[in-house]
Amino acid sequence: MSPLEHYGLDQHWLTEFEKHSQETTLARVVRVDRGEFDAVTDSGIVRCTGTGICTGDWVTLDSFRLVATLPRRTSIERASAGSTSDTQVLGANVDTVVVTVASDTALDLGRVERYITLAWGSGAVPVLAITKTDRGSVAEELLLAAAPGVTVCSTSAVSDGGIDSLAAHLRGTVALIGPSGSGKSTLGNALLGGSVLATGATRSADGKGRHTTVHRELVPIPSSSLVLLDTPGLRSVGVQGSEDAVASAFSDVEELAASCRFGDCAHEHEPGCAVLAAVDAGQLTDRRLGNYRKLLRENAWSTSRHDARARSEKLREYKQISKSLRQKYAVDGKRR
Ligand SMILES: Nc1nc2c(ncn2[C@@H]2O[C@H](COP(=O)(O)OP(=O)(O)OP(=O)(O)O)[C@@H](O)[C@H]2O)c(=O)[nH]1
Ligand SMILES: [Zn+2]
Repeated sequence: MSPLEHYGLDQHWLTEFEKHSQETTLARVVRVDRGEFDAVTDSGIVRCTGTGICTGDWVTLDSFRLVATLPRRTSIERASAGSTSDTQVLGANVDTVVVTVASDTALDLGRVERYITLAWGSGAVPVLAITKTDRGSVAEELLLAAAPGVTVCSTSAVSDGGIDSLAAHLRGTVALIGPSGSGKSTLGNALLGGSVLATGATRSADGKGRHTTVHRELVPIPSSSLVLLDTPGLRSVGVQGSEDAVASAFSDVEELAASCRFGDCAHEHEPGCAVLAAVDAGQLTDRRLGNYRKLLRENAWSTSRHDARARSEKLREYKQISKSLRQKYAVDGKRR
């Protein structure tokens, strides 16, 4: 296998690359620093310059410089905390998102639902991994109810339990997301089979080895077609931009809602509401319905915030254009 194939090269990217200049080199971003990044090419890992890319991106290079970023197939995006409407891309072109849930801490189903929404929103397929099962337990039924349609695997990196069956549910580029301390890196290392990553990147200038770690990096899993993307623990996970993601994460609620008497039922107090009936019947928890509403509201809010910024940018652009037009015609007017 060529280096790029170890990093997930498939026909899709070859086809995309054909649209670009043959003078450029196809590469995949494995690690991003400020203004610089490591990328794997068919001749190994090289240090490059360029911005606006994210770990997992497929790019074209010219002499260690970024030329173009190929359109992302998927991207894990979260709304950043605070007053800006910026989004942060945590990983690009991910196929499977593993959400880690530690069994040595209190189970927070609302947080699990939030991560699962983020995962569905990326376009990748989520898988839930219960970690540290040698230290405690999490009722799988609770997770299955909080994440309908998502595969749940129990794992322990210490006893090596469940790692193989988790691996069987993974495909392509795999990102690990979850709260800090939930065992992402440890699980990543278990999937890597304890392989030691000594020297990875070489500096383009002198070809000397640099020490690389697994963290925030794209690493191929030996003797598999999988590529691992470890992400740092997240303090906040804002969802945004995708009502569909909430709908996917709460497919049970959406399914119930289809039977509500009114098409625009808000499931608050409407007569004939199938969602509220399910809560009354004990089929849906108040907590889950509450979180569904909360994520929908949050999603709508950050989306409108994003739209507002887009509108004001458009307005600024328009003012700029009309100003330069006025200047142009003022000049032309004087010439006449
Ligand atoms: N007993 C036991 N401990 C584990 C297991 N997996 C992880 N741990 C421990 O849990 C702690 C956190 O694990 P990490 O893998 O660093 O967690 P993380 O999610 O990568 O954390 P961040 O890098 O902060 O996001 C460490 O002390 C690990 O040794 C496990 O399967 N069993
Ligand atoms: Zn309803």
